[in-house]
Amino acid sequence: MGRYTKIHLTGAIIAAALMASAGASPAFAADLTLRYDRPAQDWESQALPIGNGRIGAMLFGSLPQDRVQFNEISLWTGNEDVMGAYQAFGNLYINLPGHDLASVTEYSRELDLSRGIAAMGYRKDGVTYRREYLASHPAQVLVVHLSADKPGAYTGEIELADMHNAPTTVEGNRMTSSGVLTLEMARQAARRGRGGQAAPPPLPAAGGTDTMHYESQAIVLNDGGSLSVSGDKIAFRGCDALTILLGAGTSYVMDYEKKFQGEHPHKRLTAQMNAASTMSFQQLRDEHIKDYLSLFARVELDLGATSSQRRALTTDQRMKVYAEKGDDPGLEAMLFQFGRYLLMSCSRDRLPANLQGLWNDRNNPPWNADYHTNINIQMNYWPAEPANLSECHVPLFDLVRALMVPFQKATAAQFPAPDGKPMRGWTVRTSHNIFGNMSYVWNMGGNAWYAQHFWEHYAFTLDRKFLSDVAYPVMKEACEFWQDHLKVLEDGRLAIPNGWSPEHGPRDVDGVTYDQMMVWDLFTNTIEAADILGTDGEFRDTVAAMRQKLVGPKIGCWGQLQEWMEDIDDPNDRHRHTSHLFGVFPGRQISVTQTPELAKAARVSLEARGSSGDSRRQWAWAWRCALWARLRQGERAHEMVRGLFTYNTLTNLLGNHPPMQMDGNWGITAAICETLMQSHTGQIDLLPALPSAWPSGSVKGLCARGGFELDIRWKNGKLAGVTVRSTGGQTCRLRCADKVAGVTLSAGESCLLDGALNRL
Ligand code: FUC
Repeated sequence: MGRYTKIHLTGAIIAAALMASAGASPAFAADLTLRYDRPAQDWESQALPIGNGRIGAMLFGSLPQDRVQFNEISLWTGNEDVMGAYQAFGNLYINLPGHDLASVTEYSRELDLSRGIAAMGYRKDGVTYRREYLASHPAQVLVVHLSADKPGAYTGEIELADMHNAPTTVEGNRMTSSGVLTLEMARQAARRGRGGQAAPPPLPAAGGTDTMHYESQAIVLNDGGSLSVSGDKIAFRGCDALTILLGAGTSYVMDYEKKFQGEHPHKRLTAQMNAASTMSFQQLRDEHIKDYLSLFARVELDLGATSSQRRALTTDQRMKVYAEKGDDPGLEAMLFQFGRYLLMSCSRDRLPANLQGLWNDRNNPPWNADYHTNINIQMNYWPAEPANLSECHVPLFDLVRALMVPFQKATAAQFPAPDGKPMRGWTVRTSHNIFGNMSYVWNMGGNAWYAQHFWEHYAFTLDRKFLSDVAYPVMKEACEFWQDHLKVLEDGRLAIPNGWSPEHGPRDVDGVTYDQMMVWDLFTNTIEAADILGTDGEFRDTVAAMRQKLVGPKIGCWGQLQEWMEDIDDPNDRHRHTSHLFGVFPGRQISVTQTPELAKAARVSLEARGSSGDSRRQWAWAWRCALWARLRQGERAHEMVRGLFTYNTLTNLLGNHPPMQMDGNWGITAAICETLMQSHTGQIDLLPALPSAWPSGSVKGLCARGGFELDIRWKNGKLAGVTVRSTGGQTCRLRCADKVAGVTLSAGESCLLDGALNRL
C-alpha cells in the first residue's frame, strides 16, 4: 500500500536544528518548547511524553531518582475472545544519591517540539548537569544522555523494573527483563473494573494461557569512570557522561492467521540494541533529529506574537495567565504543534494511537486505553491529512484491515443476513482491542466512520493504488452490510435500525441522525471512489439509489437540527457528544454554501449544547471548534480553543477528559486547520473562520483534498498571499471571502497568488 514519503525540508532547517543547543528554537518562527522549573511528580499532568511511533516514555526529570516510565504500543492483555487492556511496560530508574532537589539550583525541564528532544538540567556544587531524552525512530530505541561540565561527576545506579514483576537479569552493561502476559491477567483486570464503567461480564474459563511474550532491555554506555553489576542493577562510578539505551518489544503481530502471535521479541530487540550501541550519542541524536524533522518540519504555524513577558514564563504559569487573560497566540500555536508531535510519536508503523496514544502507567487504564469507535479513535486521526502527517494515518488502516475477519465474524453473529442469504460486510461495537475482540454497545454506523478515513487518505493524497487495493474494498464491504441491513420504513425511506446517538437519549431507535449521516457519507464516498476507479458501475448505481432514499437531516420545532428521527431534542441538553452534527464535521453533508438552511439549524443545535457541564470534556471542545469553523464562526471556534485550555488541559498540555485522554489534543490540531483552510466542498476555502485573536500570521504546509499543499499568509484579518503546490496535477478552485480563482498545476508545480487571489 501507499506508504509514500514526502521530504521537502530545506537543508537549512535541518542544519540549524542540529547545530542549535536544545532550548532555543531558531529553525522555527514560533516558540515550541514546553518549559518547567520543577520535576514532574504526577504522571498524568506533569510528566512529558516522548515516542517514536511504537515505543515511548513519560519523563519525570526527577531527583535524586529519575523515572522514565516506558511503553510499547502492542503490550496488551486479552485476545480475540477477551477484551483485556493496554498495559504499562516498565520503568527505568536513574539513581543519583546526593542529588536531592533541595541541594540543586537552576533546575529546568523542557520538551523541545522543534527537535523532538526533552531535557532537564541543574547545578550542584559548581557542576552543571544536563540530561537529554529522545525516542529514535531510525534506531528503534529510547535514549537518555547524562552529561556534566566537569569530569567524573556521575556516581549512582540504574534499574530496570518491569510492570508485571518479571525479574531483571544483568550481563555486563545490559539489563534484560522478559515476561509473559496471560489470560488470567486480563481476568484480574476485568474484576477490578475500569474507567468508571461497570465491570464487564465474567470471562470464559481460560486458565493462565499465555497470550503475549514481551521483553525490555537497557544498555548503559559510559564515558570515563566505571560500570559494575550490582545485583539486578548496574552501578556507575566517577563517569563523565552516560548514555542509556532502552528498548522494548512484544510477540504481537498484526496477523489474524497467526492469532496475532509472532516470534519472541528477544532476537529482534537484541539486534536493535546492539546496533544502537555502536553509535555515539551525537550520531543517534543527529539521526533522530533528521528523521523527526522529515515529518515535523512540514508545517509551520505563526498565529501572531506573544509578549516577551509571557514567553518568559514556564508553560504551567503561562497557561494560568492565558486562562485568565487569553491573548497568547504563541501558546495556541504550541498546542497545535503539540498535536502533530503526539501523533508522530505514537502512530508510525505499528498500531494506531489508542485512547492514551501509547502512554500508560497502569495495567487497568481507564476504558482499557482501547480503541473507541464513536468519536475517539477517529478524532485521533483528524489532523493526519490536513496537518501533513499522512503516513501517520496508515497504522489505523493496517489495524482495521487486520481485524476484518474478527469484525466480520462478530457482525455475522449479531446481524445475520436477511432471508438466509450469505452474510456480507462488517461493522463494529463501540470499543475494541488489538486482536479484534469488541465490547460495549454496537455502533452500527461505525463501519462508515472507519471507511471515511480510508477515503480521506485517498482524497488528500490521490494515491490511486491505495484507493483501489485498500480503501475501496473496505468501503464496498461496509456498503454491502448496509445493503442487507437498512430498514425500509412505511413511506419507503431507508433507516439505520436500532441506533443510539452516543451516548444519551433513547436507545434502539431507527433513523438516528448520527447513523444516517455516517451512512450517507459512506455511500457518497463509495460512489465517488467507484467513479474515479471506473469500476463497479451497477453497484455504484445501487448505492446511489440507496443514498437517495436515506432518511435525511431534518429541522425541528425550535429550529434545531434534529438528533433523532422524532422531533424530541431537548434545548437544555448539554451532553458532550455532538453526533448529529457529523454531517458538518467530519462529514460533508451539510455546509454553509451548499445547504444553508441545514447549516443554520446545525448552528442552533451547537449553540444549545453550550459550553458548561458535560460539554467540558477535552474532546468535546475540539469537535465543537471544528464545527464552529465549518460554520464559519471564527470567534466561536476560538472560544473553544480557549475553553479547552482553561478547563481541560493539563500542565503538560495533555488533554484532560478527565482523566487524561489524548483525542482532544489531536482534535484541536485538526480544528485549527479548519479555521485556516477547508477543502470538503470541492473548493479550497482560505481563512474561512479566522478569529480576531489571530489578526496576522501565516501557516506553511497545510494539505487540502485533491493533492494540494498550501502556505497562507494573512494581515489584519485579510489574506495577504498564498502559495499552492500540487502533488497530483489537479485543478482547484480557491476561494477567500468573495474572491475566487481557478488554479491548474501539473504535479510538482507550485504557484503564488496575492491577497486578491491574482496569480503572481
Ligand atoms: C466515549 C465518550 C467518553 C469517553 C470514552 C472513552 O464513550 O463518550 O466521554 O471519551 O469514549
